[in-house]
Amino acid sequence: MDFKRRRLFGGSMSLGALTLLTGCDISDHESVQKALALVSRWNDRVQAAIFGADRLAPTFAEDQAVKAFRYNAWYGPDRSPRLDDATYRLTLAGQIADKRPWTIERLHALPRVSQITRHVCVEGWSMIGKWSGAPLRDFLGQIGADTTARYVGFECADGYYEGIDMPTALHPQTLMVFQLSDDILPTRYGYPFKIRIPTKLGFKNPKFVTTIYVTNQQPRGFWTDRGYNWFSGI
Ligand SMILES: Nc1nc2c(c(=O)[nH]1)N[C@H]1C(S)=C(S)[C@@H](COP(=O)(O)O)O[C@H]1N2
Ligand SMILES: [Mo]
Repeated sequence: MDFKRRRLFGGSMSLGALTLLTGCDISDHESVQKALALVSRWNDRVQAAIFGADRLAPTFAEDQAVKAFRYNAWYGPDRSPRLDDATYRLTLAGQIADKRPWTIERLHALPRVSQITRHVCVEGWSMIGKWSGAPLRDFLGQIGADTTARYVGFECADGYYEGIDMPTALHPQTLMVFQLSDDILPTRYGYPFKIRIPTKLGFKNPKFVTTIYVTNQQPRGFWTDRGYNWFSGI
């Protein structure tokens, strides 16, 4: 992680600085909330502007990858949706030329690469894991996605939803992962696949993906709707 960037865009800011930045009267709770929302949107714009497709997240050695990876979602692992190979279809929508739905069998036949990277959760834990799958940019190419559009959005079987900007979708380390620790992705980790984005916080990595869509409208995010930054790069 880049320390200087952290300092610039990191969490703390005095109320005085906030007043200067936003020109708002921040003497009451509502104004503070509005001022913080403004700063948050400004943060998203600055982060998007400095994000480079050539800036790679750090990778690690095979023996640094944790096998018993930590589970996280807004509910317990026993309630994870179990998607059935026979009936599952990946739905494609929006600015995509070939919207034919994909079976798990077809998804599993996509050429895979492996990645050993750190997953960072906003709740204060991080873990190095090994994931394998298809680069999202290859898949977007194969389905004829309009990569001049601004965003790619995801919907999930558990009601979760996320979205990323096109540069992040086309980033070489952004993968549709079908394996964790060399095993088929277990149910609770997002079977049949999870979007693994090592340049983003954990919550921007949707599991149990059922729909991928391409759009010019910024997709909503489950945790962004609950107050976290939309861009959330690391
Ligand atoms: N569908 C779905 N995806 C999700 C979540 C979720 O609740 N539902 N939680 C997110 C959060 S906050 C984290 S930290 C990671 C956890 O992924 P893991 O269980 O593979 O460690 O999944 C992310 N993707
Ligand atoms: Mo998270």
